[in-house]
Amino acid sequence: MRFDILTLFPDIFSGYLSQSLLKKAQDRGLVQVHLHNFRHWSWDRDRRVDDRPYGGGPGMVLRVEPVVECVEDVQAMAPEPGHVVLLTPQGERLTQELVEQLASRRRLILVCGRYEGFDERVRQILRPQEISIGDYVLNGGEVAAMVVVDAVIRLVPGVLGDEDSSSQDSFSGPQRLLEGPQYTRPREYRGLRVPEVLLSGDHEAIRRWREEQARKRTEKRRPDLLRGVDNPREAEA
Ligand code: 6GU
Repeated sequence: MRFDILTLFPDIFSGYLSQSLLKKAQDRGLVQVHLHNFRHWSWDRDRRVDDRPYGGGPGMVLRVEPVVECVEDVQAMAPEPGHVVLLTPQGERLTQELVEQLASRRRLILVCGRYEGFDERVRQILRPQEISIGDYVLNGGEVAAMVVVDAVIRLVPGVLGDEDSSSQDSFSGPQRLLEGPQYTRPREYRGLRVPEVLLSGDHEAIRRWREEQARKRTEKRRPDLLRGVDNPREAEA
């Protein structure tokens, strides 16, 4: 799977990209990540990528030309067309279901915003999918793009060893429950014992216990998930 990330701050990604799981996935040729600084697609003398908003108001707006032309040139860098994603707080909220849809693509082009946002014509021309990682405001789309890459590569076949298969994760599986409690050695610590069933060797009993624990934990912490509603505020209303 190939990611192209368009950003004014490519250095933000270097530590993350060289880190273990993603590093291994890249070394093994399962994932490719290419960074592009769209400042290089700015024509003007001082390479400005932002400007003051028409109509006045605070902040700066990302200009249409460098963003659109960078996406067009980056599209031409690989044969398969990339699915264009704009990271913005105005986007559709990222869920595991959306992560699964993104992971089914062979190539994603992630466009990171900064400042007060993009010139609206970026949307009109590129028709991107717009994604937000939650209802709070970040200084830019870079951290959100890393969240997308991190969540998506877990689902790329071969990236995780099968001993830590993503099908066991919270939000995965048909029911999309939270994961229940886990234990490892020692059997007892400060008087707290590992539940007997986990030591029983009875795989069917263990499976049932885990399912029940997952359901209880989800009921207590995220009842909205059980109602099949992924917006907690909608669920309360
Ligand atoms: Cl994708 N960008 C920004 N700037 N803020 C956000 C976000 C994205 N998702 C949640 N908040």
